[in-house]
Amino acid sequence: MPTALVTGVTGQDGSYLAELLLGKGYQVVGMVRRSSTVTFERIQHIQDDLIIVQGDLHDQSSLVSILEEHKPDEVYNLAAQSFVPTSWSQAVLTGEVTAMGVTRMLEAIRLVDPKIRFYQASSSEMFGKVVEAPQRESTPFYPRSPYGVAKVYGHWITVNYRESYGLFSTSGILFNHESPRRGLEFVTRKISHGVARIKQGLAEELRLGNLDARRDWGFAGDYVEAMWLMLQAETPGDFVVGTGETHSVREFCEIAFGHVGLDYQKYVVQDPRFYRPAEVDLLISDPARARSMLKWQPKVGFRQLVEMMVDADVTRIGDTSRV
Ligand code: NAP
Ligand code: G4F
Repeated sequence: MPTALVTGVTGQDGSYLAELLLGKGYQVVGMVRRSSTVTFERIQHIQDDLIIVQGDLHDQSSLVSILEEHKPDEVYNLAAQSFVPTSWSQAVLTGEVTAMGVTRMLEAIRLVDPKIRFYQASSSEMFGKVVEAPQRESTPFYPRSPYGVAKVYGHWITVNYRESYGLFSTSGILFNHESPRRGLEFVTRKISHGVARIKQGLAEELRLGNLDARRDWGFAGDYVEAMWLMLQAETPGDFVVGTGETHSVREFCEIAFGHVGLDYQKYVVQDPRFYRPAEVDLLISDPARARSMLKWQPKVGFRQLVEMMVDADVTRIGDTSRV
């Protein structure tokens, strides 16, 4: 039975990845950071099947101890400060976790067992002010936020440990992926949750920022499969993962409100508070390499994703208001 360590197991992707790995017969070690309240909402349903260990990407010796004790074959480094706006208000912390945290884990692997296969959760935010469209593995980076800058560091240190020490360290450059488990502050979930609240009469408007930003949005459940496939490949590398389609925040609103019979124009209010100091206007992937080398392709389309998220929030809010 192979063993996998998943950092960020309490996050959106961590929960889907842990489910996938358990289904494949892995022993799954989930790293969580110490907190005064429990943050296990997304993994409650599989908690008993996981080995939960305490560790923090700030703390090198906790990473070394976990690797020594649990001897994983694969490490998926999903932990990060992942919310772009927070990276301006907490730029140093974002660099410590999202950038230096990667080096701490790679160093721990190099010292404890260099045969461990390593996955780094890189991001399409690295393309930022894009220099070509669509974006592929060879597209130069131009990050537009402290988060994007930190991810560029995490990407290159992953490449560097592959080239310097021969580690099996792979960088998955994933475009935006969403689900009913997405954090409430990200725009897709903010919209699906807002739609559900308005539909239930609990809110009258939804305040958003830039409606013209375009993203390549896919379903998180599909993307964790690509992560696993990357670590089963013969050689490590860099892989762009996305749908190859792009849609605006406005289109997302149109479908989400339309799905419950509402017109978004009557409810969405543009609020300068949600504009960013520097915006990423357009992201669209060219996932040809993942398609040909990993035989990966997404199963859930854009409209299906939007409707799945709205339906989940309508049900959730309906259940809460009946209690
Ligand atoms: P998420 O829901 O925000 O989850 C982040 C996880 O990191 C949480 O489990 C969080 O723990 C943990 N964490 C934060 N700081 C930590 C620290 N210092 N030490 C240990 N754990 C820490 O993010 P996600 O959407 O699942 O994304 C997973 C990864 O993929 C992230 O690295 C993200 O940057 C990257 N990524 C995401 C997307 C996307 O569209 N979702 C696209 C490209 C790349 P708590 O629960 O305790 O907060
Ligand atoms: O949902 P978002 O906050 O995601 P963003 O910034 O694209 O980052 C996400 O995807 C990255 C991959 O490209 C990940 F690496 C990262 O960890 C994260 O998961 O914002 C999407 C777009 C932005 O252009 C933003 O300006 O939506 C626009 N937007 C408009 N109104 C808003 C809002 N974003 C948020 N969060 N809230 C708004 O009210």
